[in-house]
Amino acid sequence: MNSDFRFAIVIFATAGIMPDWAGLARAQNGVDEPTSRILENRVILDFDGNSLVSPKQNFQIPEGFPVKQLKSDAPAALMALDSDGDELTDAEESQLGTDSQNPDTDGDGLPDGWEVHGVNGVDLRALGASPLHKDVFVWMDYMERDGATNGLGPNSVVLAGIRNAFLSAPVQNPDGLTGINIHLVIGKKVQYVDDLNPVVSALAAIKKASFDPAKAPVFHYMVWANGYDGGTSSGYSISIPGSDFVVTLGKWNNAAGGSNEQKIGTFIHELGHNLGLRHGGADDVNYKPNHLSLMNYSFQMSGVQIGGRRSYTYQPFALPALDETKLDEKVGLNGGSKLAKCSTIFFDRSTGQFVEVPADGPIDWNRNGVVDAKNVSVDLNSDDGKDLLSDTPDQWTTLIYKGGTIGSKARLSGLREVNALQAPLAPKDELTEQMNFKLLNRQIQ
Ligand SMILES: [Ca+2]
Ligand SMILES: [Ca+2]
Ligand SMILES: [Ca+2]
Ligand SMILES: [Ca+2]
Ligand SMILES: [Zn+2]
Repeated sequence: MNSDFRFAIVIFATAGIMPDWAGLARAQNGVDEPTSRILENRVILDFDGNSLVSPKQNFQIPEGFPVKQLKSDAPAALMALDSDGDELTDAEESQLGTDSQNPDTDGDGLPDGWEVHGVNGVDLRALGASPLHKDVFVWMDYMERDGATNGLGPNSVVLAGIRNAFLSAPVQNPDGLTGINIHLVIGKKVQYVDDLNPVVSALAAIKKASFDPAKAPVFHYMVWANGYDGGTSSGYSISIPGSDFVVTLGKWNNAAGGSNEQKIGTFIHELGHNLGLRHGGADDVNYKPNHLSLMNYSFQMSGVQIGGRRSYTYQPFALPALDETKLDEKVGLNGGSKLAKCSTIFFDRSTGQFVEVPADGPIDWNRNGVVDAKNVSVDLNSDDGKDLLSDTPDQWTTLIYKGGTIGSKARLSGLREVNALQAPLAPKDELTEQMNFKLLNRQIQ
């Protein structure tokens, strides 16, 4: 499968057709996918076959270049001068254009030698990798259930949406091109279970039975599953950063499974935790209006409105802190021209609803209908406190590529299992369907 096509995501901004919704009690029972699509009325993913473009990079090795088999957990072979120990000699690196003083020229956690020669029988180059361009590999097992009419796993629109998000990433590469090539490999159908419970050991058991640990230094491992720990949490990353996660939308939409948009948003959110990202940027504070990212639950399912387009993305620029005890409505998010045609979402305690407003100018934080001249004090993210909502980074440039087993040279037998202790645990509860209905029901201005 060629993973490097770019698909168009066509987005229509049609504010104002949000239907009146009968409230949370009914919403808890779920809705079918068409209703959910109407509710989330501003995101339409469309596959336009004419807009395919060529892969962004196509790394070739020179004719006659000696390729060899590498093992990730074997000591480096004796060979001519290899200053950085990445299994390419200094002379070879000068021929290939890689850095002889840096074992991972493109910074994606995969050593130059692996990306040229392959490792543990995985031919990374044949899968589209380049030592001069960031690559992320994800091995996807999946469950099936008859009643899940939307499916538990991904379809082509979902795969295209995920690829597009990473291809479009504002990330620089040594080959001069932007973006991250994400390689999504569909693994095996695994035995269906209603509920992964408890999720860490249940996922560990599936991984141990289904996944070859020789692939663990290269691939993140995930399962498209039904649910976990008895709730409707949309997914779970075993650790932050890490190499293992699940997407669990099977109980959503009256047990039809997630919509395409929900699958795209949740996959990118959980993979984001694997890549070191948190709900508040660098911290775990959720629903921060100064965090325009799929890592913020406010945007996980609907995407973020950036530059007039709904995008499935991590925050592509930095934003300053917001002090909830003294908010200057005149400057809003105070992010400058990069916020043109962006919107943000925060909680309006007076109505008990989320509200979405333009982010490039003054913001009526206290919802009194005017832009106050004096500072105001408001709990914007509905966590019952008025705190400093810390500044948020350009997340694409802060990704941690070597989470969990990625790039590991440890013995393969030790990479067989999910190891939840290798890094701080992720928050245990993720975005639930009930909470998502509150977000769907937001007031859009
Ligand atoms: Ca080298
Ligand atoms: Ca190198
Ligand atoms: Ca690399
Ligand atoms: Ca690479
Ligand atoms: Zn999360």
